[in-house]
Amino acid sequence: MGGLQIGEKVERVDGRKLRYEEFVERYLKGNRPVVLTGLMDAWRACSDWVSPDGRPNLSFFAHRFGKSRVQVADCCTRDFTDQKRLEMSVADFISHWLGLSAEKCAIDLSGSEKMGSLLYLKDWHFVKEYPDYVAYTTPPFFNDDWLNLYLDSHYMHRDSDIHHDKNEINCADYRFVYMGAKGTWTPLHADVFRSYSWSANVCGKKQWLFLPPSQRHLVFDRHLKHSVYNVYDDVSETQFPGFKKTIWWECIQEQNEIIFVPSGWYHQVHNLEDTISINHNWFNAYNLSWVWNLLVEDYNVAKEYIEDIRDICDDFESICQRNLAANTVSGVCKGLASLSQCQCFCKGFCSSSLEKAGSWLK
Ligand SMILES: O=C(O)CCC(=O)C(=O)O
Ligand SMILES: [Fe+2]
Repeated sequence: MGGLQIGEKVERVDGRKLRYEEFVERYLKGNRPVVLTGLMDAWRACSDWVSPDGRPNLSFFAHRFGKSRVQVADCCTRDFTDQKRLEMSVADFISHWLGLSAEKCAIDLSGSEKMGSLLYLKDWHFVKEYPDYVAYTTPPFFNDDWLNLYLDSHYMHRDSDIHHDKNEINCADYRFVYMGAKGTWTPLHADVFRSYSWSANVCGKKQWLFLPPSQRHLVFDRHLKHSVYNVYDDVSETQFPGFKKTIWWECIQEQNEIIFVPSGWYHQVHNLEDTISINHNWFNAYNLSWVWNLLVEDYNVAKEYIEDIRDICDDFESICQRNLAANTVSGVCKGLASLSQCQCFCKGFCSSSLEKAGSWLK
């Protein structure tokens, strides 16, 4: 596949034999990816969501959760830095998936190219929506999670301009289910807020390509504004002069394996089979500096952007905060449904963390 240089393979460790202290030392503090095995045996998701033949049990989803409204990415259509997103019911998503399989078989037999869209259900807040259906328990390695802890206990306003009790909703979280047919994929990115993520394959197989943060500059254009979208594209050397020098880490993640994604590592992910996965974004003391640095960087960009109108602004600082909220979160926002939710979340999160962290980082 392509002309990518693969330098290293991601380590694989039996999670049942790994002590928490070792995990912290080697992977959280070391900020290195790892695949953990043996941690999903008791998960309800691994029996309910998987058919006896090992493939996704789509009819179970359609019957049990068919009415849920979810975000779906059209993997064939780019929309700026991401794939085009649609909203639909789980039932409609599954009909599309089943239709696609039938169509693909017919097309494969005739030997012609596959047409149409390839849909990937992403960022489904499954735990939030079905708290009583305990699909899995978060492995202890990932439990020190300040992001979801914060969001579970905070409320925000639906409409940022109306501050009224009834206008409040519980914050969305960063706990997701992903489902997609073979061929669905996620473009190159680093995670929201430069958080860590972990991702568990309930069924199927994923290919992960990772780029260590020390090589991050190589996937950016000369103005350090845009990064490469798809590493398998014919990436323009004029636009991305460093790209040819990149050396990637690769991992094929099998069913029942959990991958730990460190902070600030760019990654691109391909479903090599029909796949269902569960993933969380999270941060804690070991990667808070990544989150903090990104916020400060983005704050400075937001400020710089409106510096020339500073004199005519009544409240320059609050406009900066609003722009920071809109830019840092909405562009990469996986957890929040609208810009006003993003702003409310970010106002709370940014100002409290900037204040608290600011005082001890000084
Ligand atoms: O599974 C995918 O398609 C993407 C997952 C991802 O980017 C992550 O867990 O950080
Ligand atoms: Fe990611």
